[in-house]
Amino acid sequence: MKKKRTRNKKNISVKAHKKRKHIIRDREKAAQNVSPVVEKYWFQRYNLFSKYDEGIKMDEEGWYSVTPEQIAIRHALRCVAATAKPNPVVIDCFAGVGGNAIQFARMCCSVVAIDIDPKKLELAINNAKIYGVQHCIDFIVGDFFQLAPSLKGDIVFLAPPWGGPSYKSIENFTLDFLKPRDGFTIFQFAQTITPNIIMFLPRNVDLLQVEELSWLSSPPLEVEIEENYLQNNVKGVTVYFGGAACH
Ligand code: MGP
Ligand code: SAH
Repeated sequence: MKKKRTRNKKNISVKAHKKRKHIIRDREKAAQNVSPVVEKYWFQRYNLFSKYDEGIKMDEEGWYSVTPEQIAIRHALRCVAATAKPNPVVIDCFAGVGGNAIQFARMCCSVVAIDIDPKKLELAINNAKIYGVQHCIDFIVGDFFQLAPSLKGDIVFLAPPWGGPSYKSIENFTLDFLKPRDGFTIFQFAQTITPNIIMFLPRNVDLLQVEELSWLSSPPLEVEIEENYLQNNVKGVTVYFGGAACH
């Protein structure tokens, strides 16, 4: 009889603990205006920014678009490896809330971070300060396609909008689905700056079409494709062109 009561007490306390955890989580979510679209990404917040609790700020598009930190670190390491320079200039043409730009800067790159949305760059500046790298990044509010002719850099990094979280419902994601212009156009603008280009694309992207991008140059650019995993889930595909590809 005594034993039974102890077990019941334990069950009650486990249930109460779980309930308390839910209440705290719900309060945290409400305090940070976590909408139903954002919720799934909010649960992954420490994968997106390990310093999330130090004051990282996001908006809805930022939540579903930011490159997870470990993948952004991988991109930055590859930029450094691709150039023999100690401080290569990386142009992050669609910088968002700064997921990639911050990791480029942490790896000693000089970064030009462009975004058409001034609110995004305000958030990116806040986030870069948290990582202590805001002084290594030039933030430019503007349209990449208008700015491209005046840009100079060693590597161009392209993580354009994929059309929101519904990109997954497309079976074969052709480059026409990229925003705000199709992938061929985006790539051609990047090529006017340098042939060393890195693109972060959806996992369902049409890989044959991606290879065709390298044929826009004569002779064709080197191309290397990698899948990016996080905790055994594929999150996206990175394509390295020209000097950014492994030779
Ligand atoms: P996801 O596929 O929407 O989430 O985004 P998840 O958790 O992998 O989905 P699941 O339900 O299939 O498990 C995965 C990652 O893709 C995000 O963390 C972003 O890094 C990237 N990503 C997603 N979107 C919609 C965009 C986008 O529009 N632009 C860019 N540049 N990256 C995106
Ligand atoms: N890699 C980023 C996420 C990029 S999301 C990160 O890790 O945080 C894509 C971004 O492209 C969005 O913030 C959007 O505002 C921006 N964008 C859309 N059209 C643009 C344009 N024409 N020029 C520059 N930025 C643009």
